[in-house]
Amino acid sequence: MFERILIANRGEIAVRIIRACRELGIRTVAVHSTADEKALHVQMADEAICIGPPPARDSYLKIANIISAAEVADVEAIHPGYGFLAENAHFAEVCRSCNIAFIGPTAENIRAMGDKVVARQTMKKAGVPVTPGSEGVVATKEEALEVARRIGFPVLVKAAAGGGGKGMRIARNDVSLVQSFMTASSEAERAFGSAAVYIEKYVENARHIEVQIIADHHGNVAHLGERDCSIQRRHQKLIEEAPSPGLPAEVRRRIHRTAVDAARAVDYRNAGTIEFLYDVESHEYYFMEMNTRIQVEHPVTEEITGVDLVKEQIRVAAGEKLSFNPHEVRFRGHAIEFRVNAEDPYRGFSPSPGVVEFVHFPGGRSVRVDSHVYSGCEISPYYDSMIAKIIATGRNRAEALAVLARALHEFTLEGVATTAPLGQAVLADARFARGEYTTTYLENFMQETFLINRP
Ligand code: MV4
Repeated sequence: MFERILIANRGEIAVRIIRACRELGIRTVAVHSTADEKALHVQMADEAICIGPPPARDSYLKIANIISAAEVADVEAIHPGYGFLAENAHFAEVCRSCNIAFIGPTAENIRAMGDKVVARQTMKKAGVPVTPGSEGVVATKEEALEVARRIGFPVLVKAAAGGGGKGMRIARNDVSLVQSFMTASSEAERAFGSAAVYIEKYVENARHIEVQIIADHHGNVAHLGERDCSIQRRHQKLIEEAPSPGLPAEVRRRIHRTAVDAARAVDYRNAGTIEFLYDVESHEYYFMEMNTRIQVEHPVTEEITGVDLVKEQIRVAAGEKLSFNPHEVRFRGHAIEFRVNAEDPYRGFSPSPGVVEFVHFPGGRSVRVDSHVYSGCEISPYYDSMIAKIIATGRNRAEALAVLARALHEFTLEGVATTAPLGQAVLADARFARGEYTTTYLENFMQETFLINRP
């Protein structure tokens, strides 16, 4: 096992990784920008190294600075967390060439799944269902129209180098398709440096269901069940839960099997998530993309399986076998996570950086809080606005929802606006309580209920 690990991240995920390391008896090295000198991850780690000024491109994204810190601190491994360099194949390669273990998949895994067109083709070849769509990149508007005629409207234009819905456009007719094709390409060019786009049939009334995978270097691939991440706004998730409500048992078994097959098809290593779109009318599911990192919402999976995903990631990267038998994973009860962002949901989710004058996190039975925020800390405008994840568990969904509602009621934060009121409103909604929601639920709920009933 490693003796010393560097955490190339900040915020709650850096704290989460440091906690796992301490339980494993591994010494931790934090890195931080000058804006994060007083950050919790810096205080919690055994050592901390400043790697640059506040903008992420000059600090948390600066590979040379992070590798220098790793060399100076003499670590054996780097955990990238999520975001920043987590899905940067070049960074994984640099780590390998410096003899530092990258706690994540191989550079080849990251590269293969990073190009969404290649990922789609790879999965299709492996027998994984994908949405009807273009064979590969669509180069011209004429070709886009041809694909749409073949598969039928509505269609989605997606960026090949994208992911997470960035640079995605819906088109319902020829005119809007030409428009979408142009805007999606130029957006993709600006955001990812590649204008390449592809086309998929737009599946309406779908749920975003993702399956957690972890694979070691000894041929073991385990799935840890699915999460439902359909409650999102502009591709920012608000609530995630496990298991997915209302998924027929037979579909659930198949989607888990498919995810394991998909991971095996690409010789996947370490933790990863396969995203599917589940059509609630036809009960068909389709591969969307694979995320080659630990995800924000991993705690709901941990809560229903008892597996510590970050510890497993570290064990796998150190060459150990999974600590459990993939065939003996038991799923127990229900877990639901609410993301608290320092954003004002009444003002278009505008970021609300500033000083947290006071914070009190909920506690008690069945509540877990993953956060880096403390009374008096500063929420920096430079980074992600997520300030806490509140995770509730129960023997069933109704219990977990009641615990989460109680936890959000207890949660107190003064100084900056947060998304907590929106969470309370969703939990009070009868349709959400019935588990009858799809990917369009949150935007509709905002317009039809939340914003017109504002206090
Ligand atoms: C889709 C889709 C419907 N049909 N693809 C969003 C995140 C990224 N991984 C892909 N996403 C979607 N892809 C097809 N062919 C629906 C989503 C989607 C979504 C779309 C509109 C509004 C909210 C959404 C939430 C989750 C997923």
